[in-house]
Amino acid sequence: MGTALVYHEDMTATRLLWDDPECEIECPERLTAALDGLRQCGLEERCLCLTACEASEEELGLVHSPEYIALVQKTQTLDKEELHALSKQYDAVYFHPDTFHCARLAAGAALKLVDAVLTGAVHNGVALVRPPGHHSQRAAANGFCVFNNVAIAAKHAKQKYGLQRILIVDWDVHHGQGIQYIFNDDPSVLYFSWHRYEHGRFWPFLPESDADAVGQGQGQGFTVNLPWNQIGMGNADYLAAFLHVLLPLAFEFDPELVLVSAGFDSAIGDPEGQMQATPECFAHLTQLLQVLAGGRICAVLEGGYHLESLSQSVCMMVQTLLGDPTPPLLGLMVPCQSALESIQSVRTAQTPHWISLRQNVAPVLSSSTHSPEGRSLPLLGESRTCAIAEDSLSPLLDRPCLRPNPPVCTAVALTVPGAALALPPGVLHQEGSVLREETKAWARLHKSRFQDEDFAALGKSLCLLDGILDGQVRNAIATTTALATVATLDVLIQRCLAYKGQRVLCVALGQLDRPLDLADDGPGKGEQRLMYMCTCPWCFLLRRRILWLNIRGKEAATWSMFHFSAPLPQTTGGFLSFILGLLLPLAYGFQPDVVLMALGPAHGLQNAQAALLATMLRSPVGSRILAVVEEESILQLARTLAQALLGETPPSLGPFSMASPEEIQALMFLKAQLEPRWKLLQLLHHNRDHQSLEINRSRWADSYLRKSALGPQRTVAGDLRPVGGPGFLPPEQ
Ligand code: Q9C
Ligand code: ZN
Repeated sequence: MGTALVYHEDMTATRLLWDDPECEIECPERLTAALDGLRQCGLEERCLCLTACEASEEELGLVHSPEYIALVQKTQTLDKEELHALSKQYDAVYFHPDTFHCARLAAGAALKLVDAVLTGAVHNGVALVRPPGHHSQRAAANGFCVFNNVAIAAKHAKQKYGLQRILIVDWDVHHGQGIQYIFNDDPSVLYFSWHRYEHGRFWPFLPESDADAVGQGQGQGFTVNLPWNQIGMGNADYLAAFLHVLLPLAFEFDPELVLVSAGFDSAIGDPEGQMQATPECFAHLTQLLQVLAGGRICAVLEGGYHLESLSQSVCMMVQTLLGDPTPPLLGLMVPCQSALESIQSVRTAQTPHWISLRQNVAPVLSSSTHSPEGRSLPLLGESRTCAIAEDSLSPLLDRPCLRPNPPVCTAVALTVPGAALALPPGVLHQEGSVLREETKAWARLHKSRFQDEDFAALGKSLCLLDGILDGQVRNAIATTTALATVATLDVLIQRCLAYKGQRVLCVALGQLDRPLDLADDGPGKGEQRLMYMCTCPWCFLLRRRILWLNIRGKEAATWSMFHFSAPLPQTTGGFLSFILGLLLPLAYGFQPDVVLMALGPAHGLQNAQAALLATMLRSPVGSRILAVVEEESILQLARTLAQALLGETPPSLGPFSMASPEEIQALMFLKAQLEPRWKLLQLLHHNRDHQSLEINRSRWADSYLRKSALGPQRTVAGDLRPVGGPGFLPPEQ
């Protein structure tokens, strides 16, 4: 089981034979650049390489009329003038004597990919094809597209495998109107497309590309259009679209197969799209889709005309399909005003058709659960300046494709006898430990919480954490006793902070009182005051390196923008909203270096929930998760957690049920409280924010280019410089 790469070099044969500035960008080098990129990154050899075969006439006939197929077939024998004349009958199309052969290979490649995935030969895969397909219609070529590769593949999956729900995600920067027309009244195919629209002033200039086109008849609600009305959309805008539009609907739809119309003209540098999403963004989009349909993803190339950007983006997608961790997403995670308006317009248009969108009601501020001090903290990016002029994309193009992939995927150190028996293969059993004296030094602030026998477990947890921070281990599972869970968390946090000042996202489930003085509510007491509770400006900033979320009880509460608690939703709708609408926007905004996921006493998490939580937390943190589980529940959870951390698709949460009023109220409360600092939470726009958001945005590309030129070291706007000093020592030694 792995990733298929479907290709045939004949697809480089078709090319433009006359002068046409509009069509010349669709060139053979697109395929060779993408393939060379995969080879140079060592990705091709990790895939199951399949050679495409031509689709049959019958297969083309799943979508296209016999007359149109015959017409394209006839182009094989036309001369250049005749080809040119025929091409002019369509919008942005060129024919070549090899077009029929190539277009049949392109459709055939998509079919071969779907067969490989649906027969179980591979988990997922990608087809690198030319010509692209998503503009092509039943009886018309359009926008470089001749046969509609993805639509044919979807019909094939329905017909040959009896699939009843297929999701098509079209992240190409153009509207795949061809796919929309073909499935317009078909509720078995959910078609999502975002596209450069500019209020209808961008090609293909169609009113039916707007958000209010939702499908017809039985198909109402199964066409989802997200029109971008400005150029320059970037990582934060794309993520917001996935978290607030696509993924809620996709979970509710529960597809059996995901087809991606994978155009990369939506990436930075592309002359058609003029957008700013970096190649890494496509790793994240891919990983977010992997939670759907049991991971059965078939990506078929559409557009993408900046050769280097195309090649890197394809690498990012394939690397993620292969299961490698996602690279960090740089830049401010602040969606722009226009993106928020577009997202709002599609949510409004789709609300009648999707329960998950009806879970959002106006926020209700309840005085009993709300503490005011959190609201005065500085806004993200407020004091930001960036003097680097935007010149070229060269820093983007120089960077290597891959992030270092830790040699060990998932390591465990389980103190409970028998817990290891249930683990899936591929897990490393960690025997190492931090030395006892060092462990005790780190734990000395918590003497009362640690029994003597707890130090062994703590030493192992610290060793696993070191493995993650050192890049030796992707993620890990450790155990603690119930009493020692909070203290263990606190020691782990301190060690992360001491290690090059890492940012830590702590998700603590169950009866876990917050560690000693983590709250921003004043200095601690004498000896017990931790380094990061000091009130000097330096330590004030350092505190911004911990984002602490407690999931427990019935009430939502915020103590600061970095410390709050939420109840555990019991409905599937509430749980998904919690993850997509709250947790992931926060995690992506915070950009943690490591996630500590603690399951303490009475955490209440069911296996499927634990799996989804761990799986989805992987994306924003490049899989660097240390799960700390109290001994009582490790027997039940070890296998589930290990599978999720290894990258297996989580089991279904069960049938979709709408969030309860209490769950909705808690979520709305938290989002309203936290929104001033965490802009990815934002759904409705507020006029007062308009100006600062637009300023941040114009600086965004500059900051991206500057950081990529400087290498991987990064800072987050409004946060602090990397912490220098001795590192890796217990505090106050
Ligand atoms: N400057 C694909 O990406 N030309 N087709 C638009 C606007 C047609 C794009 C002109 C672009 C077709 C698959
Ligand atoms: Zn395109």
